[in-house]
Amino acid sequence: MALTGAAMAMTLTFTTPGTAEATPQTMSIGSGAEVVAIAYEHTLFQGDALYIYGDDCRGSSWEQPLDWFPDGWNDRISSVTVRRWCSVVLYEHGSRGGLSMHLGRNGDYTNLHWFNDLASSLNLVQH
Ligand SMILES: [Ca+2]
Repeated sequence: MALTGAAMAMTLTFTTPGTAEATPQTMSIGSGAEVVAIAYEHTLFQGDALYIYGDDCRGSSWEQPLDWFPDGWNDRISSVTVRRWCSVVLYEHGSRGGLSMHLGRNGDYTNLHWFNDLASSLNLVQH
């Protein structure tokens, strides 16, 4: 414990305002007219944010897969805000492989629980 404290103090000493840790960064993925969801680095919508763009899912049953996350976002998402019109399915691996978690539209997911730091791709779906 004492070692951890010392390490943290040392880190703080060399941290200056304006670094990536001090100021959350945003990136975006997807194409489309609107932000359909926002994923965050930490729980409770904290830390860096990934804005997920797509076409709103009203009146269309086709899917909008995003098979790879940008650099730095693999296995990192811990909370997600899903806006009104699309649901989001998170996948464990790239190209929608492995385990998945469905996040219904119009919902605030403050903690992904067993899917924390696990998502590597996603799909935007109508339901
Ligand atoms: Ca995380």
